Amino acid sequence: MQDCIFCKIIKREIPAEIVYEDDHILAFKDIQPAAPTHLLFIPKKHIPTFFDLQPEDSHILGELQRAAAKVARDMGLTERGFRLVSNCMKDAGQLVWHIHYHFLAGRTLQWPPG
Ligand code: DGP
Repeated sequence: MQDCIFCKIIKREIPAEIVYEDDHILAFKDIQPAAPTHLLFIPKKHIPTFFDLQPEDSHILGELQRAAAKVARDMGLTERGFRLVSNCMKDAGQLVWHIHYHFLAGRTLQWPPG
């Protein structure tokens, strides 16, 4: 998508601190970190929200979760863990219309979120 900021990061049209990449997934540091480690995991395919997912997209989200686990393992987080959370639509606080999961780690996180 032409105006999508995350598509521009995928195409290297704007910079980001990329921490993981494979054929379907990209992960990079969030520009406004809410935790000591705050990454965004996104599918390379432009999918605005969960409501736009097609049956053929199902494998992408599974791969995304496996990629998050791999990065967490590589970062030594297997004991302390991490949170993977996604905001869908305006009440949840979605600001970027390209499905993404926030990966939060490095401090004790509160639950439930506000
Ligand atoms: P959400 O509110 O769930 O749609 O989260 C969007 C996140 O995207 C927010 O935490 C800030 C982050 N973000 C927005 N623009 C950029 C950018 O240009 N670069 C990076 N690295 N992160 C961005």
